[in-house]
Amino acid sequence: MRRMYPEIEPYDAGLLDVGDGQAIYWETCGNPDGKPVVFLHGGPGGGSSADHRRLFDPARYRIVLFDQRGCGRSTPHASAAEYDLSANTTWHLVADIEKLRGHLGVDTWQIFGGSWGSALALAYAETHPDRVRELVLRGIFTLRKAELDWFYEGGAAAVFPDLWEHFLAPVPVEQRGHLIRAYSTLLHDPDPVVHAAAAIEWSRWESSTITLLPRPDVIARFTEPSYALAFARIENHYFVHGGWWEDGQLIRDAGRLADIPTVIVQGRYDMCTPPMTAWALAEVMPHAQLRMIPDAGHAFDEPGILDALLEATDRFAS
Ligand code: STX
Repeated sequence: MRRMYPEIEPYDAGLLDVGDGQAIYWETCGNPDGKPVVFLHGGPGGGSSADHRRLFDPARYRIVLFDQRGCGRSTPHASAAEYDLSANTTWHLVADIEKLRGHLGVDTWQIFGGSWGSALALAYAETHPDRVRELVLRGIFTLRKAELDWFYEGGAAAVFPDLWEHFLAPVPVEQRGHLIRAYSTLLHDPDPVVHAAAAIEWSRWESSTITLLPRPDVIARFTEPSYALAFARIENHYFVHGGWWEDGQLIRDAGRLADIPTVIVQGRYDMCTPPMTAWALAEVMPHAQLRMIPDAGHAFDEPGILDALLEATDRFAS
Protein backbone atom coordinates (compact mmCIF):
# COMPACT_ATOMS: atom_id res chain seq x y z
CA MET A 1 0.00 0.00 0.00
CA ARG A 2 1.43 3.36 -1.05
CA ARG A 3 1.42 6.66 0.80
CA MET A 4 0.71 10.06 -0.64
CA TYR A 5 3.68 12.29 -1.50
CA PRO A 6 4.92 14.42 1.45
CA GLU A 7 2.99 17.47 2.60
CA ILE A 8 3.95 20.58 0.63
CA GLU A 9 3.10 24.27 0.63
CA PRO A 10 2.27 26.31 -2.49
CA TYR A 11 5.04 28.37 -4.08
CA ASP A 12 2.39 30.74 -5.46
CA ALA A 13 -1.31 31.43 -4.88
CA GLY A 14 -3.92 34.05 -5.64
CA LEU A 15 -7.50 35.01 -6.32
CA LEU A 16 -8.52 35.18 -9.99
CA ASP A 17 -11.43 37.44 -10.94
CA VAL A 18 -13.77 35.33 -13.08
CA GLY A 19 -16.55 37.91 -13.48
CA ASP A 20 -20.08 37.96 -12.05
CA GLY A 21 -18.56 39.46 -8.88
CA GLN A 22 -16.71 36.22 -8.15
CA ALA A 23 -13.06 35.26 -7.69
CA ILE A 24 -11.56 31.78 -7.50
CA TYR A 25 -8.74 30.81 -5.17
CA TRP A 26 -5.85 29.01 -6.92
CA GLU A 27 -2.44 27.74 -5.87
CA THR A 28 0.57 26.12 -7.51
CA CYS A 29 2.86 23.59 -5.81
CA GLY A 30 5.79 21.41 -6.75
CA ASN A 31 8.19 22.17 -9.60
CA PRO A 32 7.47 25.49 -11.43
CA ASP A 33 9.12 23.97 -14.53
CA GLY A 34 7.39 20.60 -14.15
CA LYS A 35 4.58 19.11 -16.17
CA PRO A 36 1.36 21.05 -15.53
CA VAL A 37 -1.57 19.20 -13.95
CA VAL A 38 -4.82 20.69 -12.67
CA PHE A 39 -6.78 18.99 -9.89
CA LEU A 40 -10.59 19.27 -10.14
CA HIS A 41 -12.24 18.72 -6.76
CA GLY A 42 -15.54 17.03 -6.00
CA GLY A 43 -19.00 17.93 -4.83
CA PRO A 44 -19.54 20.26 -6.65
CA GLY A 45 -18.90 22.54 -3.70
CA GLY A 46 -16.32 20.35 -1.92
CA GLY A 47 -13.28 22.62 -2.28
CA SER A 48 -9.67 21.54 -2.58
CA SER A 49 -7.48 20.54 0.35
CA ALA A 50 -3.82 20.12 1.23
CA ASP A 51 -3.94 16.34 0.67
CA HIS A 52 -4.92 16.86 -2.96
CA ARG A 53 -1.43 18.32 -3.56
CA ARG A 54 0.06 15.00 -2.54
CA LEU A 55 -1.24 12.94 -5.48
CA PHE A 56 1.56 14.16 -7.76
CA ASP A 57 5.36 13.90 -7.62
CA PRO A 58 6.36 17.47 -6.64
CA ALA A 59 9.73 17.08 -8.36
CA ARG A 60 8.12 16.37 -11.72
CA TYR A 61 4.80 18.23 -11.66
CA ARG A 62 3.64 21.82 -11.56
CA ILE A 63 0.54 21.09 -9.47
CA VAL A 64 -2.43 23.46 -9.85
CA LEU A 65 -5.30 23.35 -7.37
CA PHE A 66 -8.25 25.72 -7.24
CA ASP A 67 -11.56 26.10 -5.45
CA GLN A 68 -14.56 26.15 -7.78
CA ARG A 69 -16.98 29.08 -7.60
CA GLY A 70 -18.67 29.66 -4.26
CA CYS A 71 -16.69 27.17 -2.15
CA GLY A 72 -13.42 26.74 -0.30
CA ARG A 73 -11.41 29.97 -0.34
CA SER A 74 -13.17 31.37 -3.42
CA THR A 75 -15.28 34.48 -2.94
CA PRO A 76 -18.08 35.09 -2.23
CA HIS A 77 -18.98 31.87 -0.38
CA ALA A 78 -22.20 30.03 -1.25
CA SER A 79 -23.11 29.83 2.45
CA ALA A 80 -23.88 33.57 2.31
CA ALA A 81 -27.59 34.42 2.09
CA GLU A 82 -27.02 36.80 -0.84
CA TYR A 83 -24.92 34.35 -2.92
CA ASP A 84 -26.27 34.20 -6.50
CA LEU A 85 -26.22 30.57 -7.65
CA SER A 86 -27.36 31.53 -11.17
CA ALA A 87 -23.75 32.49 -12.01
CA ASN A 88 -22.49 29.09 -10.90
CA THR A 89 -22.97 26.40 -13.56
CA THR A 90 -20.79 23.75 -15.21
CA TRP A 91 -20.14 26.03 -18.15
CA HIS A 92 -19.02 28.87 -15.88
CA LEU A 93 -16.55 26.42 -14.32
CA VAL A 94 -15.29 25.23 -17.73
CA ALA A 95 -14.68 28.88 -18.68
CA ASP A 96 -12.96 29.49 -15.32
CA ILE A 97 -10.54 26.60 -15.97
CA GLU A 98 -9.64 28.12 -19.34
CA LYS A 99 -9.16 31.52 -17.72
CA LEU A 100 -6.93 30.01 -15.04
CA ARG A 101 -4.89 28.14 -17.69
CA GLY A 102 -4.27 31.42 -19.51
CA HIS A 103 -3.48 33.25 -16.27
CA LEU A 104 -0.83 30.66 -15.38
CA GLY A 105 0.68 30.62 -18.89
CA VAL A 106 -0.06 26.91 -19.37
CA ASP A 107 -0.44 25.64 -22.94
CA THR A 108 -1.68 22.08 -22.33
CA TRP A 109 -2.10 20.18 -19.10
CA GLN A 110 -3.07 16.94 -17.46
CA ILE A 111 -6.58 16.93 -15.99
CA PHE A 112 -7.13 15.00 -12.77
CA GLY A 113 -10.69 14.75 -11.46
CA GLY A 114 -12.53 12.55 -8.99
CA SER A 115 -16.25 12.18 -8.50
CA TRP A 116 -17.84 15.51 -9.53
CA GLY A 117 -14.30 16.39 -10.61
CA SER A 118 -14.54 13.56 -13.18
CA ALA A 119 -17.73 15.08 -14.60
CA LEU A 120 -16.11 18.50 -14.80
CA ALA A 121 -12.99 16.95 -16.35
CA LEU A 122 -15.12 15.33 -19.07
CA ALA A 123 -17.07 18.56 -19.68
CA TYR A 124 -13.81 20.52 -19.96
CA ALA A 125 -12.00 17.95 -22.11
CA GLU A 126 -14.96 17.52 -24.49
CA THR A 127 -15.07 21.31 -24.92
CA HIS A 128 -11.30 21.88 -25.16
CA PRO A 129 -9.74 18.54 -26.17
CA ASP A 130 -6.65 20.25 -27.61
CA ARG A 131 -5.71 21.56 -24.17
CA VAL A 132 -5.65 18.15 -22.48
CA ARG A 133 -2.50 15.99 -22.35
CA GLU A 134 -3.93 13.14 -20.22
CA LEU A 135 -6.99 12.38 -18.13
CA VAL A 136 -6.91 10.72 -14.72
CA LEU A 137 -10.48 10.09 -13.58
CA ARG A 138 -11.68 8.52 -10.32
CA GLY A 139 -15.13 7.52 -9.04
CA ILE A 140 -16.89 8.36 -12.28
CA PHE A 141 -19.92 10.63 -12.00
CA THR A 142 -21.82 12.17 -14.91
CA LEU A 143 -25.07 13.34 -13.20
CA ARG A 144 -27.32 11.08 -15.25
CA LYS A 145 -30.79 10.72 -13.78
CA ALA A 146 -30.02 7.08 -12.94
CA GLU A 147 -26.96 8.17 -10.93
CA LEU A 148 -28.85 10.84 -9.00
CA ASP A 149 -31.73 8.44 -8.35
CA TRP A 150 -29.28 5.89 -7.00
CA PHE A 151 -27.65 8.15 -4.43
CA TYR A 152 -30.26 10.81 -3.61
CA GLU A 153 -33.65 9.19 -4.32
CA GLY A 154 -33.45 5.85 -2.58
CA GLY A 155 -31.11 3.37 -4.36
CA ALA A 156 -28.26 3.40 -1.88
CA ALA A 157 -30.84 3.46 0.93
CA ALA A 158 -30.99 -0.30 0.41
CA VAL A 159 -27.44 -0.52 1.76
CA PHE A 160 -27.70 2.20 4.42
CA PRO A 161 -31.27 2.14 5.78
CA ASP A 162 -30.05 3.59 9.09
CA LEU A 163 -28.29 6.59 7.56
CA TRP A 164 -31.14 7.07 5.08
CA GLU A 165 -33.53 7.80 7.96
CA HIS A 166 -31.36 10.77 8.89
CA PHE A 167 -31.34 11.98 5.27
CA LEU A 168 -35.15 11.81 5.15
CA ALA A 169 -35.69 13.39 8.55
CA PRO A 170 -35.72 17.10 7.51
CA VAL A 171 -38.11 16.44 4.57
CA PRO A 172 -41.88 16.73 5.16
CA VAL A 173 -43.52 13.38 4.40
CA GLU A 174 -45.63 14.74 1.51
CA GLN A 175 -42.45 15.98 -0.26
CA ARG A 176 -40.54 12.71 -0.18
CA GLY A 177 -41.43 11.78 -3.76
CA HIS A 178 -38.60 13.95 -5.09
CA LEU A 179 -35.91 14.48 -2.48
CA ILE A 180 -33.49 16.64 -4.50
CA ARG A 181 -36.32 19.12 -5.12
CA ALA A 182 -37.52 18.98 -1.52
CA TYR A 183 -33.97 19.68 -0.32
CA SER A 184 -33.73 22.63 -2.72
CA THR A 185 -36.64 24.26 -0.90
CA LEU A 186 -35.22 23.45 2.53
CA LEU A 187 -31.69 24.66 1.72
CA HIS A 188 -33.05 28.05 0.65
CA ASP A 189 -35.57 28.43 3.47
CA PRO A 190 -35.03 31.90 4.99
CA ASP A 191 -35.05 30.40 8.49
CA PRO A 192 -31.44 29.53 9.40
CA VAL A 193 -32.64 26.74 11.66
CA VAL A 194 -34.29 25.06 8.67
CA HIS A 195 -31.56 25.56 6.05
CA ALA A 196 -28.70 24.75 8.44
CA ALA A 197 -30.28 21.47 9.56
CA ALA A 198 -30.99 20.46 5.96
CA ALA A 199 -27.41 21.25 4.92
CA ILE A 200 -25.97 19.15 7.72
CA GLU A 201 -28.14 16.12 6.91
CA TRP A 202 -27.39 16.42 3.18
CA SER A 203 -23.65 16.51 3.90
CA ARG A 204 -23.83 13.81 6.57
CA TRP A 205 -25.41 11.38 4.10
CA GLU A 206 -22.67 11.93 1.57
CA SER A 207 -19.72 11.96 3.96
CA SER A 208 -20.98 8.85 5.81
CA THR A 209 -21.24 6.77 2.66
CA ILE A 210 -18.19 7.75 0.57
CA THR A 211 -15.68 5.57 2.43
CA LEU A 212 -15.71 1.78 2.58
CA LEU A 213 -15.72 2.02 6.40
CA PRO A 214 -17.15 5.02 8.28
CA ARG A 215 -14.55 7.71 9.06
CA PRO A 216 -15.59 10.10 11.85
CA ASP A 217 -12.94 12.66 10.80
CA VAL A 218 -14.42 12.83 7.29
CA ILE A 219 -17.97 13.19 8.61
CA ALA A 220 -16.93 15.92 11.08
CA ARG A 221 -15.20 17.92 8.35
CA PHE A 222 -18.17 17.82 5.97
CA THR A 223 -20.85 18.55 8.58
CA GLU A 224 -19.17 21.73 9.84
CA PRO A 225 -22.08 24.21 9.38
CA SER A 226 -20.68 26.73 6.91
CA TYR A 227 -18.89 24.07 4.85
CA ALA A 228 -22.06 21.96 4.78
CA LEU A 229 -24.25 24.87 3.70
CA ALA A 230 -22.10 25.84 0.70
CA PHE A 231 -21.53 22.19 -0.25
CA ALA A 232 -25.23 21.25 -0.04
CA ARG A 233 -26.49 24.38 -1.81
CA ILE A 234 -24.02 24.06 -4.69
CA GLU A 235 -24.44 20.30 -5.15
CA ASN A 236 -28.21 20.48 -4.98
CA HIS A 237 -28.28 23.37 -7.47
CA TYR A 238 -26.22 21.36 -9.98
CA PHE A 239 -28.43 18.29 -9.55
CA VAL A 240 -31.72 20.22 -9.88
CA HIS A 241 -30.37 21.41 -13.25
CA GLY A 242 -28.90 18.07 -14.34
CA GLY A 243 -25.49 19.71 -14.81
CA TRP A 244 -26.89 21.90 -17.66
CA TRP A 245 -26.37 19.14 -20.19
CA GLU A 246 -28.54 16.41 -21.72
CA ASP A 247 -28.89 13.20 -19.75
CA GLY A 248 -26.02 10.98 -20.89
CA GLN A 249 -24.27 13.73 -22.87
CA LEU A 250 -20.84 13.41 -21.25
CA ILE A 251 -20.64 9.71 -22.08
CA ARG A 252 -22.18 10.18 -25.52
CA ASP A 253 -19.52 12.77 -26.45
CA ALA A 254 -16.53 10.96 -24.94
CA GLY A 255 -15.58 9.82 -28.46
CA ARG A 256 -14.00 13.29 -28.77
CA LEU A 257 -11.36 12.13 -26.28
CA ALA A 258 -10.02 9.25 -28.37
CA ASP A 259 -6.56 10.84 -28.65
CA ILE A 260 -6.14 11.52 -24.93
CA PRO A 261 -4.36 8.89 -22.79
CA THR A 262 -6.80 8.12 -19.98
CA VAL A 263 -6.86 6.16 -16.73
CA ILE A 264 -10.17 5.49 -14.96
CA VAL A 265 -9.95 4.39 -11.31
CA GLN A 266 -13.12 3.00 -9.76
CA GLY A 267 -13.92 1.37 -6.42
CA ARG A 268 -16.13 -1.70 -6.70
CA TYR A 269 -17.98 -0.76 -3.50
CA ASP A 270 -18.36 2.92 -4.33
CA MET A 271 -21.84 3.69 -2.97
CA CYS A 272 -21.83 7.31 -4.12
CA THR A 273 -20.88 6.76 -7.77
CA PRO A 274 -21.26 3.02 -8.37
CA PRO A 275 -19.23 1.27 -11.10
CA MET A 276 -22.02 1.34 -13.72
CA THR A 277 -20.89 4.80 -14.84
CA ALA A 278 -17.16 4.02 -15.03
CA TRP A 279 -18.11 0.93 -17.04
CA ALA A 280 -20.30 2.91 -19.46
CA LEU A 281 -17.53 5.48 -19.93
CA ALA A 282 -14.86 2.84 -20.52
CA GLU A 283 -17.07 1.27 -23.20
CA VAL A 284 -16.98 4.46 -25.26
CA MET A 285 -13.28 5.09 -24.47
CA PRO A 286 -11.72 1.74 -25.47
CA HIS A 287 -8.25 3.31 -25.29
CA ALA A 288 -8.73 4.11 -21.59
CA GLN A 289 -7.32 1.89 -18.87
CA LEU A 290 -10.08 0.97 -16.40
CA ARG A 291 -8.77 0.04 -12.95
CA MET A 292 -11.57 -1.57 -10.94
CA ILE A 293 -10.41 -1.72 -7.32
CA PRO A 294 -12.07 -4.78 -5.74
CA ASP A 295 -12.02 -3.67 -2.10
CA ALA A 296 -12.57 0.11 -2.10
CA GLY A 297 -15.32 2.71 -1.88
CA HIS A 298 -15.49 6.21 -3.30
CA ALA A 299 -12.92 8.44 -1.63
CA PHE A 300 -9.57 9.24 -3.29
CA ASP A 301 -7.61 8.23 -0.20
CA GLU A 302 -9.06 4.71 0.11
CA PRO A 303 -6.00 2.41 0.03
CA GLY A 304 -6.42 0.67 -3.35
CA ILE A 305 -7.71 3.81 -5.03
CA LEU A 306 -4.72 5.82 -3.89
CA ASP A 307 -2.27 3.23 -5.24
CA ALA A 308 -3.88 3.27 -8.67
CA LEU A 309 -4.03 7.08 -8.79
CA LEU A 310 -0.37 7.46 -7.83
CA GLU A 311 0.61 4.82 -10.39
CA ALA A 312 -1.27 6.80 -13.05
CA THR A 313 0.22 10.21 -12.19
CA ASP A 314 3.71 8.68 -11.94
CA ARG A 315 3.33 6.97 -15.32
CA PHE A 316 2.13 10.21 -16.95
CA ALA A 317 4.82 12.37 -15.28
CA SER A 318 7.44 11.76 -17.95
N1 STX B 1 -21.04 14.04 -5.28
C1 STX B 1 -19.89 13.29 -5.36
C2 STX B 1 -18.70 14.10 -5.08
O1 STX B 1 -18.10 14.69 -5.93
C3 STX B 1 -22.13 13.45 -5.94
C4 STX B 1 -18.33 14.20 -3.72
N2 STX B 1 -18.91 13.58 -2.76
N3 STX B 1 -18.31 13.98 -1.62
C5 STX B 1 -17.36 14.78 -1.93
O2 STX B 1 -17.35 14.94 -3.24
C6 STX B 1 -16.45 15.46 -1.00
C7 STX B 1 -15.40 14.47 -0.56
C8 STX B 1 -15.81 16.65 -1.63
C9 STX B 1 -17.26 15.88 0.19
